[in-house]
Amino acid sequence: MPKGKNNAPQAGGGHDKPAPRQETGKTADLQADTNAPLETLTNNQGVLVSDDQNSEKAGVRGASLLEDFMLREKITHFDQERIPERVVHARGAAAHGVFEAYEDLSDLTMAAPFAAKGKQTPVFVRFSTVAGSRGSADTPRDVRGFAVKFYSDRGVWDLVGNNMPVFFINDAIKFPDLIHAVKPEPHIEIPQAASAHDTFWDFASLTPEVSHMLMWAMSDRAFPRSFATMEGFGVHTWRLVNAKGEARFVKFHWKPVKGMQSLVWDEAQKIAGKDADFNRRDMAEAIDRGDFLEWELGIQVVEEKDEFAFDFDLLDPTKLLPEELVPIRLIGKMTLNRNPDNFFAETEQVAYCVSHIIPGIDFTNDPLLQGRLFSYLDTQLRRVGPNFAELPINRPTCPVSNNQRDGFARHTINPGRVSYFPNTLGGGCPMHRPEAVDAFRSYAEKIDGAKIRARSKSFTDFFSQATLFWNSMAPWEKDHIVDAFSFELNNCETKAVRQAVIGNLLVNITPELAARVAANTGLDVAECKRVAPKPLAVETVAPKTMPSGRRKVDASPALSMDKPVAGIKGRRVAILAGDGVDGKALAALQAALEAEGAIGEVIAPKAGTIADDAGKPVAVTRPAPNAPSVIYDAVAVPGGASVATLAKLGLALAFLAEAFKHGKPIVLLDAAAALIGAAHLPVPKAGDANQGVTACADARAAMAALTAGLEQHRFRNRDVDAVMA
Ligand code: HDE
Repeated sequence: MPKGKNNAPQAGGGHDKPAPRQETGKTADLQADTNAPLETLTNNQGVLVSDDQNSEKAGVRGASLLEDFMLREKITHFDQERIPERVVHARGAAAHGVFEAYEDLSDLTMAAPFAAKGKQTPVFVRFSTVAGSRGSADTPRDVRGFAVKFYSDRGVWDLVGNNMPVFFINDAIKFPDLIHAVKPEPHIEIPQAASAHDTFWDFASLTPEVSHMLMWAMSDRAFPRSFATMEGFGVHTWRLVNAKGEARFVKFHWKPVKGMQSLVWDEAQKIAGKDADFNRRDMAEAIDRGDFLEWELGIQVVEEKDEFAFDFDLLDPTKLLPEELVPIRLIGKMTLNRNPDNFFAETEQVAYCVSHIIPGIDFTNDPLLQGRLFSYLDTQLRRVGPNFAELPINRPTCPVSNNQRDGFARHTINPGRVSYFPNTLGGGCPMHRPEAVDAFRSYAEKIDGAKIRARSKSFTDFFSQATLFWNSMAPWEKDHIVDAFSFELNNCETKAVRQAVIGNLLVNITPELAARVAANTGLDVAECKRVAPKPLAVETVAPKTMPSGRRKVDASPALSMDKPVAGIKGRRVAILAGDGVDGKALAALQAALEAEGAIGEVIAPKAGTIADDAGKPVAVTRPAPNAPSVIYDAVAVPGGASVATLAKLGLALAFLAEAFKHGKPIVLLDAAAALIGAAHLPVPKAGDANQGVTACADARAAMAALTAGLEQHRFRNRDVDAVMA
C-alpha cells in the first residue's frame, strides 16, 4: 500500500485541479486496495469533495441542512470511531517483528515456527497494563501483558502471556471477581489503574492462592523501565506435540537480550504524570532509531512421566517451574523492528485468542487456561466483530478457505453457490484432510473423571512459592516489597482489610515480611491473626498420588533482578548545561554516548541554543520544564561557567536530588562537583561502597563512569532518607 508521501498535495493541486482518480470499473478491481491515499479528498462513496470546511446551510447564517450527506457521513462515522475498550489490558502498545528459530525442534514439536534452523516467522506483539483504562498511564504498579501473534505458515498462533510467570488465581471462575476487585471501585470509579484500594485487598486477603503472584506484583517487576527490559512468560503449562503424536509439557519464557531493568516506585508514580506514554514512546522511538527490541524464546520441557515429579502441581498457574530444577533451553530470537502505521487498525483491532494454536502446540488441563480458551474468542467476537479474523492485522499469512460466511462487516467476497460440506457442486472443496500429517489434531490425552465442582488438593499449597520468591530476593528487593505492601495497605481505609492481609497472607509467607509491613502500617501482627476473617474454604478432592522425594528448591537466583545489564544502548542521559558550559567536554560526551547507541540530551533553562565557553552555539534538546529527571537513566553535568547558574536554579538542583534518590548514576565534571553540596546531597564518605556519584576531570572519565553506572542500572545503597525530592 502506498504510504505517507502520497498524501502530500502537489503544487497547484487541491480543488483547483482535477484530481487523479483511480479508474476501476471491472469486477476484479473490487478486490483491489481502495485505501491508497489520493491527492484529493473524496467521501466514502468516492465522490470528490468540493469544500470540507463549510457545512451546507440555509443562507450563510442559517440552519444546517439535513440533506448535507457529506456532513452527515463525516459526523456519523466519527460518532462510531470507537470499539469497546478491552475489559482488561485496555492500555497497550505494539510492534511488528520477526521470530527466528535457532534450531530444528521437530523432535519435540510440529509447530511451524520451529521447523528449521534459521526459519523466520512474522510476529505482532502487544504489551499492556491490566487494570487501567485505555487513556491511563504506562507506569502504574501492575502486571504487563506480553501477547505475541505468530503469523506462521501453518496458521496463526497466539501466545498471550504476561511479564510475570504466575497468576493470581488458579480457576477461571474467579477471574471476574479478581478484576472487579482491582478495577476502580464502582460507586465512584476510583482509583484509576491502581491496586492500592480496599476492594482489591479485601478480595486478596480472602483468596490465599494470590500470595505468590502478589509477591511479583509488589516487586519492581510491576513497573519495567522499558518493554525491552522485561521478561515474558506463557504462564500456563502448555504441550508440545511432535509428528508422532508424542507430547511433552512445556513452559515458555521470553528473555530480554538487554537484560532486566525496572523503575523505582516513586519514579513510576511521577512518570505517570510527567510522561504517561513513557513505555510506548520508548518503544516507538527505539524502533525508529534502529535500536530494535529483542528477546530470546526459552522453553522448559518436562516429560509426561515426570508430571508429578515436583513439589507443586504443574497444572497450577500460581506456580512456576524453577529454572534451577528444569533449565531453560533457548530456541530462538524475536526482534521487534517496525512500528505500526495506524494505532487503531493494528494495536486496537488486534485480536489475540488463547485458543489460536497450530499443529504442534496443545493445551493442558490447567483450569485457568481452560477458562481462557472460550473467553478470548467470545471477547473478540463482541469487541471486534464476527469477521475479526479478516482484518489485515489478524489475517493469517497462509491461505484461508472454509464455509463460514456473512456477518457484520464481511470483507471477503466469496464467489459461487457452494458454502457447505460435503458437496459435489463445488468439486467437494474445501475438503477436510484426515490424511494430512500437518492438519491439527488434539493430543489424545486420556481423560477419566467424574463431573465434579472441586479442586485437586495439589492446588492448595498457597504459600511455598511466595516464600521461595521472598528467599530469592536481594536485600534491596526485599525492602521494595515491604515498602510496596505498606504503601498499598496504607491506602486501604478499612483496618480489618489491612489486618486480614497480614494475618491471612503475609504471616504465612514469612514472619519477617509480616512484621515489617505491620510496623509500617501501625498494626500488631498478633491482633491481625485474631481479627482477620476466615478465608473461604477451598473445596478439595483426594490428592493425586505424588511420589515422595519430589523435586524442590528453597531459593531461585533466577527470580532476582539484582543483576547488571550488558551495554548501554538506548539509555537516555541528561546533560545539564547553560551558557558558558565547557563545550568541548559536552560535545565529546554526547559523541561518546551516541557511539554506544545511547542518547545524550542537552537540558538547559530555555529552549533553543546556549553559548558554550568559546561562544559557540549548542543546541538544547529540551528546556528544563519539559525535561523531568524521571525520564532519564543518568545525569551528567559538564564544567564551565554554567555550573554557577545551575547551582542557583531550583529546577536543576531538584533534578539532581531526584536522580540521586532514584539511584541513578550521576557524573560531575570539574567545577560541577560543587553541585553535590548545592543540592544538599549526602557526600559519600571515604570507604563507602560505590555510590554512583562520580566527580571526574574529562569526558573520557565521565563516559567510563556513566557506562559502569548504567550497566549497574541503579545504586541501591545510597542514603536517601534526608534527600528532599
Ligand atoms: Fe486475559 N483477557 N484473561 N490473561 N489477557 C484479555 O481479551 C481472561 C489471563 C492477557 O494485548 C481479554 O482481547 C480470562 C492470564 C493479555 O490484546 C479477555 C482470564 C494471562 C491480554 C481476557 C484471563 C492473561 C489479555 C480482554 C482467566 C497471562 C491482552 C480483551 C481465565 C497468561 C491481549 C481481550 C492484548 C486480555 C480474559 C487471565 C493475559 C477479557 C477470562 C492468566 C496479555 O478476553
